[in-house]
Amino acid sequence: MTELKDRTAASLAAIAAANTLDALEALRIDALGKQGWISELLKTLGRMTPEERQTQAPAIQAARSEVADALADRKQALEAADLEARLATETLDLTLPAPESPRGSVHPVSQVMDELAEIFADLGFAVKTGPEIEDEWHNFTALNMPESHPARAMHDTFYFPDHDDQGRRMLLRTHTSPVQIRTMVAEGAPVRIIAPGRVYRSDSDATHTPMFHQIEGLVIDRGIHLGHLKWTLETFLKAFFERDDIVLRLRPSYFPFTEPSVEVDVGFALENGRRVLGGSGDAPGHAWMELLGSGMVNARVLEMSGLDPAEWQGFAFGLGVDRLAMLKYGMDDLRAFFDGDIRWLRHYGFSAFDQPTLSGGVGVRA
Ligand code: 2NL
Repeated sequence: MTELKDRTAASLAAIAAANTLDALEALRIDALGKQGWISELLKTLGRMTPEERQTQAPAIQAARSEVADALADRKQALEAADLEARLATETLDLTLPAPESPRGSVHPVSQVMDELAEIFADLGFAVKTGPEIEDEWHNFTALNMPESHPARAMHDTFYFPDHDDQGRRMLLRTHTSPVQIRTMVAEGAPVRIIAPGRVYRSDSDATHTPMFHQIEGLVIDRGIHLGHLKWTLETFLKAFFERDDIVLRLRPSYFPFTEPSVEVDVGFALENGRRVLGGSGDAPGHAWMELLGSGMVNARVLEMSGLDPAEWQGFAFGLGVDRLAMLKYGMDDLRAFFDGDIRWLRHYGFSAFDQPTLSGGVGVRA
């Protein structure tokens, strides 16, 4: 019994004197660890007679809790002292700049698509999308492009080896017009939509990439005429280039899906080697640049989409989004758009917070 009292007193004294958490842990193992002296004493209880156990157990249990309590108290005291010491010595400079987290940017093509959607939404157009893998009927036949049309040749169009379940050849769409065909077939008239998206042609040089972006517009209603087409394009281009002096020149042209067809030029001047739109192309120092194609929807296209051309008329237009971005934001090589060079994107990319709005100006200034 006195031996137990002595060992307990010795343990308690050592615990009170422990100056580090490591030393304290060593003392805990020495007393209460698997082979600690108190643990060994507790094991002896199991080998005693019930009478012996009754007389010895209380003292051993008491010693165990006394040592355990002392360990816990000392641990708390040492941890508190540790924290005090750290608070006294460590400093945190709250004036240092926070580490910068990497920020993404919006690709110029996405930015221009957003700007176009904003402008045309204001004119009452809905945005429509459709599949990039199309069948021949929606991409060519319904657009009045006969079997013999050169654009249908393998040379210009990416065909898939498989046909659909109606035996139509499948292909990567060469324009977004099939989206408009699908809209007329599914919803009928009137129609007022834009269809932006990726299109594919077997073409590759400094000014052509096999994938590029197009936006087409389609308006179908009663009594639609070329005047509506001209006003819409003029209003759109003035809003997009944020200039009131944009001048359009309409030239007769030919597309199988429009009749009459109209090529639209805009006047521009060269300023420091850059094309800046504005003014008549016939003014001194100015010239005309072809910007987009358009026309009145061919009656055969209306018929194939299930609309009666005697009741419904419409206009359509199409233009390249990539070229539009180059013109507005001053990039000179189309291929850089799709190289995936992060440095190019950092230079030309836009902040996700530059949301185009008509009131705030639809464009972004450098
Ligand atoms: C261009 C300009 C154009 C259209 C696209 C169109 C769509 C339907 C019906 C009639 Cl569903 N037209 N789109 C019209 C004129 C021009 O794109 O330079 N294309 C080769």
